Amino acid sequence: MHVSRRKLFAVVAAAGLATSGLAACGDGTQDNDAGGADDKIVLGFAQVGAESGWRTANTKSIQDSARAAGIELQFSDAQQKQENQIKAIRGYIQQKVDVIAFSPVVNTGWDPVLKEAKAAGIPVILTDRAVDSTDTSLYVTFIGSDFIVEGQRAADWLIKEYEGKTEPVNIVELQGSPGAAPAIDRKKGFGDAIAANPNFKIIASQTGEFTRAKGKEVMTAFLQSNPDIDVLYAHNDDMALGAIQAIEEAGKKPGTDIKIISIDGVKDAFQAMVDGKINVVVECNPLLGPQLMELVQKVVKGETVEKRILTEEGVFTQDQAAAALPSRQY
Ligand code: GZL
Repeated sequence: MHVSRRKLFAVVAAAGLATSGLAACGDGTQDNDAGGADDKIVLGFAQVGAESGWRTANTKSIQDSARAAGIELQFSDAQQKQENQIKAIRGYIQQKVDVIAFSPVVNTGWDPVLKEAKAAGIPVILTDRAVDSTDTSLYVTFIGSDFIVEGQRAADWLIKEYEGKTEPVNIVELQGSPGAAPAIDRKKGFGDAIAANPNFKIIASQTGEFTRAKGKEVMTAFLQSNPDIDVLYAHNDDMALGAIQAIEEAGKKPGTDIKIISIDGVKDAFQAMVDGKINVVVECNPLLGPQLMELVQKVVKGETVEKRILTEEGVFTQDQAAAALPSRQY
């Protein structure tokens, strides 16, 4: 297998051997790697899709950061289909990129292609979402949020909002895409946190696929079959914003007749809080680009990196929205 000078350098550097001689003894043949001009690092990124404002901001952060870091980015959009992501990753392996990074659309079924990347000597970085592989040697690190904590933070607001009250609280839940780590864990974090209070009842729960359109469609159906909904828990802002349209078309006031808890923190959700239509937003930071490029450079140099890198994020309520909105970056 052709080993480029970059890769040889990384192996030697990791072994702590002198490298100047080695670099000088390159055989002078042209690297037949992914065409990184004059030894530029080449990163292959397989993105989930463009399903939400969060995802669009995540993509922009990665593209802008690669440009700023002088890293050549090969980018693919899988349109929320795992087979497309796997195909893209196989393409990066054939191109012999220096590093592969991706946001797994679902958390299962990745071992075969990750084993192919490992066999090709190409390090893999997980961003945003995790995989269920038990073999953690298949990826160098996972940088992203803790979705269980996000679900717990959503529940914390609800518990405070209804503290001391005894009437039953009917909750409907718009779940993210089936099988996606954020959908699984936001559901678990929220459900486990409210279980102690029997007044909290999730009377309907269905996927809105993280999109506005599907969120509106499912909320419309919820409203038709449940006349007394008190709270909507949406796994992301796009579904909450779609649901707001459905609630208003049903003649009800979002944020008042039906309280809304959402996750992500896109600008439109902050505006909806300013308008009194969303009550609380649990932040999920999509701006992973700068940290990802730092990780890529470290990995190529053969430096060790943390196995799990957690993104910092907060919780914003209606009273904080107006002040925070001008500085929101996505
Ligand atoms: C969360 C991310 C989720 C967002 C959605 O890290 O994977 O996917 O919450 C996006 O908006 O579609």
